[in-house]
Amino acid sequence: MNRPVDYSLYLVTDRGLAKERSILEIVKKAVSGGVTCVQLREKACSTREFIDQARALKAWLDQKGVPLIINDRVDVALAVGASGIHLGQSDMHIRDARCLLPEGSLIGISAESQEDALAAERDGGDYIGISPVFATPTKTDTAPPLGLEGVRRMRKAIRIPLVGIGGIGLSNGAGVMTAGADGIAVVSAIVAADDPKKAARALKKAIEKNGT
Ligand code: TZP
Ligand code: MG
Repeated sequence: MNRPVDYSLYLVTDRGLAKERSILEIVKKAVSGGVTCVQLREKACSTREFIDQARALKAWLDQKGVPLIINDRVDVALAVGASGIHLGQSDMHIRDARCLLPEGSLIGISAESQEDALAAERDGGDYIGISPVFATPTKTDTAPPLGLEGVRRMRKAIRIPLVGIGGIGLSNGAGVMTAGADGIAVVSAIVAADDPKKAARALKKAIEKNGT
């Protein structure tokens, strides 16, 4: 049996918010501040650059025992031996990704509705990223925010781990956990922070206070 994954403080990268710093540098700081899981999300770089970046992150994250999840690209996950993949509703289907990836790979699915979350659970997803919990300028092509009530509703319907994403930061992260999420996924709250280590540490403390 694989060790259960700690999704509690889940970092999703975004080059556009990194302010001249490298993703590797931000990830290193964030993990030393308490990030438990990292998703490399690259929307605009070449495949080769994506793989180089993923490989560098993996080499460092492996030493820390922190899983690396690749957004969208099953080929990139395979090339670097990542811990898993995160797929949206129009990306590769879970079934197909399972066929391609090694046994034990994590598959996370984005869901904006309870219907999509139930389908992801039924199809064998390992966790679900429910979004957007709150409105966010980081991603605007989203459904209306779920709010905390939406997180509670999802929790009642879904048994696999739920990670809330969208507009989550220091002021509202603990509430998302109290509403039933197993973790909070953040982009700007850490990637755009002047001090990503301090930002991660503060978020960690806020959600731990919550008893999780
Ligand atoms: N998926 C749903 S909302 C979102 C993604 C990638 C962006 C979340 O960004 P932030 O800055 O944490 O609100
Ligand atoms: Mg996607």
